[in-house]
Amino acid sequence: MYAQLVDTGLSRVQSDADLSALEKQFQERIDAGIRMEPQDWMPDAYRRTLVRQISQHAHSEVVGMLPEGNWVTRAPSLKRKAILLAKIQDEAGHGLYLYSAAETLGVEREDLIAELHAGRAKYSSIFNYPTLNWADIGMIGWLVDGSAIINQVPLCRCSYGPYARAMVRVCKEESFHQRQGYDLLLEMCLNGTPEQKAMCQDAFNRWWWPALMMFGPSDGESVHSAQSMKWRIKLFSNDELRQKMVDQTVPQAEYLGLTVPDPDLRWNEERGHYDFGEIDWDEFWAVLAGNGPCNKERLQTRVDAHENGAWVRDAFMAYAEKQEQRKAKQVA
Ligand code: BYC
Repeated sequence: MYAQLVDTGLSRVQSDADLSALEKQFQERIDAGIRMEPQDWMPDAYRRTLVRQISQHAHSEVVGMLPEGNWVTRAPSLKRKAILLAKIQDEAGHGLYLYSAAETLGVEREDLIAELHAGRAKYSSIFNYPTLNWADIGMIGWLVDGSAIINQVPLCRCSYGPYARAMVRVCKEESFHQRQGYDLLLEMCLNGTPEQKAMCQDAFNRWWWPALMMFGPSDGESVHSAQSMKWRIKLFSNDELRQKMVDQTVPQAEYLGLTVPDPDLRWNEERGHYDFGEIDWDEFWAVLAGNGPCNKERLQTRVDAHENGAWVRDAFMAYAEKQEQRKAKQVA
């Protein structure tokens, strides 16, 4: 089932001549801004694209708990520990909303998770980088959740109802996540010691470029964007959103007194945007191919967690079965 429903091949934009009558009606509804619901007719390729994107997104939320999870026991105060725990729990919740949204398209959550654990499903490249010091936790909130918000706010208006609705709550929570990251960095950069400020600059140097990579390959290399934009699954291109992230984040870095690690960064008066340097796309594709600094560790940790949690799932199932038997007896 999963293999049939996940689009792994290159997509191409369908011309009007390619479309059947049903597909034409579907496209007209999309163009009119009508949202699709699970019971509505939809082209197989639209369904497959959604399953691919939503399941990758769900996996990203779940794997995304790991880099921050490393710091729960090392948070510098009870307050920071409580905040970090709450944030990580939110990410688990996001994974659950998203797996549920994917299930409305006819796939099973177990199958999606099995694909992740087999190393066949993607999740966001950003979570294959290590968290080496406490400032990294601030960077994840500020840059990673910050990028996630820029990418996900438009998804609240995407054409598939369950995905769009899940995104509304996710975005509200991501907004709190970004603020906690920035607040942590404000404390370290403006009120901290010179060593703490240096720790923030070191973390910034390591997270800036991977955060820009989160938006995906440049528009010329993005295989899915054109069709996804026609279907209003994506409302903006990868490069448009990346530019928004740079424009929004540079003044925030200046306020913290941090230097953006990009010698080519400069304000372009004519464009009304920052120009920025070339992303190391070889690094991006290497991370996607499984060769980032932490890919193997992240996947192994997820597989171990799943296997070690088998008894919890078994216990829930046994309890549910008992309840069913009890109910059946009462009815009889
Ligand atoms: N990492 O044609 P393209 C979070 C893949 S969670 C890995 O542009 P598309 C958070 C792409 O899948 C953040 N893979 O694709 C959580 C495709 O491969 P396949 C996750 C990437 O789908 C916890 C190929 O490259 N957010 O923020 O049109 C704590 C070609 O790309 C990446 C979402 O998932 C990448 N960075 O656009 C804190 C948002 N980029 O599938 C924070 C929803 C590209 O053909 N997803 N690829 O094998 C999207 O908006 C889109 O799927 C993307 C990619 C913009 C990511």
